[in-house]
Amino acid sequence: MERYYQDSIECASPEKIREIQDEKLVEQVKHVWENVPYYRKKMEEKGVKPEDIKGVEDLHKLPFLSKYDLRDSYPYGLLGVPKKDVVRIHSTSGTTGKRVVAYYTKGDLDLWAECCARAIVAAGGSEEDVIQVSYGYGLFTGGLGLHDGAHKVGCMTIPASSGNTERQIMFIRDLQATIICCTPSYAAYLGESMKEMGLKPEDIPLKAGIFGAEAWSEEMRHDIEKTLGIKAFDIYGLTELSGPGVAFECSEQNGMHINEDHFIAEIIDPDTEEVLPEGSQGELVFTAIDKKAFPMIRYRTRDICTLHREKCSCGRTLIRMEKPKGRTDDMLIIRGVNVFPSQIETVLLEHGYQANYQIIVGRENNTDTLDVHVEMTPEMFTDDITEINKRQGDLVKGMLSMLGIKAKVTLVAPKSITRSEGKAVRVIDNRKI
Ligand code: DLL
Repeated sequence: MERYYQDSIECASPEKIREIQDEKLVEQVKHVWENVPYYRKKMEEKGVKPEDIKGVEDLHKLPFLSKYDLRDSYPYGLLGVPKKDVVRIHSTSGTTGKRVVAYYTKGDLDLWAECCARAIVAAGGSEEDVIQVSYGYGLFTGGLGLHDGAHKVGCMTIPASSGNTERQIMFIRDLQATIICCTPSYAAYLGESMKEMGLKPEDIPLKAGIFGAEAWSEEMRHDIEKTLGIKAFDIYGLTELSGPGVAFECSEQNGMHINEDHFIAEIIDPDTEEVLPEGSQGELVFTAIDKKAFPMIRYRTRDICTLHREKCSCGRTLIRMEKPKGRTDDMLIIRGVNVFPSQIETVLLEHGYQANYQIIVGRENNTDTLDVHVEMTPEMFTDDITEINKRQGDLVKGMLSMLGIKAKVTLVAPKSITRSEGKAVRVIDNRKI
């Protein structure tokens, strides 16, 4: 039977959720107008005043915030409370420019923990469970986010953090961990390492995994579920909005429920910024309606996604987001064609490979080149050149029909592509150099 952390919200009528959102949004806009001069200026430039916002129907009048605003206002320009009320910060890795630093009051941490607690209970967690948190602890939000959520649920929490794979497996076995939280690529690596150690799924007590922080396909879910002998749940979030737990999957595994009493979601056309009707694919935009220290209004996530309002058979009424298809800034334009790494991954998994690959983009004689290095699994490893050529040819064909362009595929030996303990690095774009 489905269990909920907070059924009064998770299963509330859409009217009740709307009432909560209306009330909190009006409050939040006032809060920002009074305390965040950077956003107030943006509102003034657009000619909007707090009294123009009477509820969610007026959300479209408000200006967007983007990563550029975060960079412009770094470090304290978007802070919504006096510094003395901030009790923690988190930060992104900053690989694509300046780091994003997000701030939290005690209340903000509490509502974030509540979001993660809902995700853990939806994955079958209760105080009977031992939960191993193998997301990185520290500036990354994964570790501490799930950790605080696990405390709320009352699980025995193992703050393993990422890395040291043998020790991870030892803890899972010795302490009888039933739930593991980490990136899907690390979960796949744990499965691979278990196999190498001669362990079968039935040798470990895990029953569920809560995986997110990067895009992963349905095929990868099936692989992880099989190798670890668990049910794998997706979880979504971003540092700007608190961290993991903005949305979470239930036992239906059919989209992630957005915690709508804290976040209002919209889908926009990334080029025109026009709000699109429900069911359309576009860029996901979130308004955090009760987070006070770092109050994001209409924040453009750059994640490409679709929303669905139909009732879910788990009983939750919270709107669902599909697995993000990728990010607008992940999209590679190769010889004029839009290519997402997730499409390449789908082809590989359909052909029996695992998600151990690297995409290398370059330019020769003014033409883009697309090279995909793919690891053979230990079972399919061979040095028979004819066989390797045939398999490479099959992948080239598969990619041509998925992407519409020809890639060069090279099969490489098992374990020759570096594993990641956090988010996997899939693309090397040498055109930028
Ligand atoms: O990745 C927060 C998180 C930690 C989520 C642990 C889930 C689990 P950032 O480092 O700020 O925060 O990266 C946010 O990661 O905009 C998406 O592009 C991507 N992302 C996060 N979760 C998912 C997911 C954390 N379930 C960015 N599926 C987001 C696909 C995801 N992409």
